[in-house]
Amino acid sequence: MENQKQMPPGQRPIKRFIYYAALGVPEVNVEEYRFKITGMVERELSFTYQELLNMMDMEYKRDFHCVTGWSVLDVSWKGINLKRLVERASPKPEAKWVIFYSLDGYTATVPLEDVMNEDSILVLMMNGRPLTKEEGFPARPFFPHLYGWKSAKWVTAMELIPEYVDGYWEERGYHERGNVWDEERFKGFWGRHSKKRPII
Ligand SMILES: Nc1nc2c(c(=O)[nH]1)N[C@H]1C(S)=C(S)[C@@H](COP(=O)(O)O)O[C@H]1N2
Ligand SMILES: [Mo]
Repeated sequence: MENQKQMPPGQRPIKRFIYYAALGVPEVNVEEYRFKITGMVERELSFTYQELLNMMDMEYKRDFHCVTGWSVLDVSWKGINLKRLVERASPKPEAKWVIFYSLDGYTATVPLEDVMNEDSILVLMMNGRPLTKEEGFPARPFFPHLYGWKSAKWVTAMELIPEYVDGYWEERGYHERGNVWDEERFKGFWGRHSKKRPII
């Protein structure tokens, strides 16, 4: 039993990641690449890839959970602690949500509270080497307690905003927050533990 860890409800472990690119794998020019923090902050920030590499301050092993039911266990992640990164920009008190934007046009929305979780990371390296093209090089955020669709590959910006807006999968019915332990897969009635059941 000692090798068995607790799995989130409805998930099963698989050996390798299944790569997704709903909008295709974009071309990345690492010289032109910037990662920006914008929106409701006192200081908007912009970083080159080299600057991001120099700021790496965090490495851990965590499981990855896709909402379709597969999980990859004990992945090694390395990058920048998102809480410390966002604090450099000084979020305004009105900021409540974050939209992540990717090079391919993909977006994902995450509550600022979850971005500021101690375990949230802007990933530059996986399993001891830089992200590959399929894995989202140069960077992707990762939230161990949220489903994988919140981990926007090829990420170029995060914008702090006051009100919730849909990202790519949220617009297609997936949950605003997406907590794996609460099984927040879908919005509204279909969210298993949703408190927002329609009155009919
Ligand atoms: N830009 C972009 N990011 C994305 C996706 C995508 O299609 N495009 N798919 C998401 C989903 S649903 C999951 S489960 C993970 C999968 O990560 P992987 O492709 O590295 O396995 O990436 C997420 N980030
Ligand atoms: Mo996913």
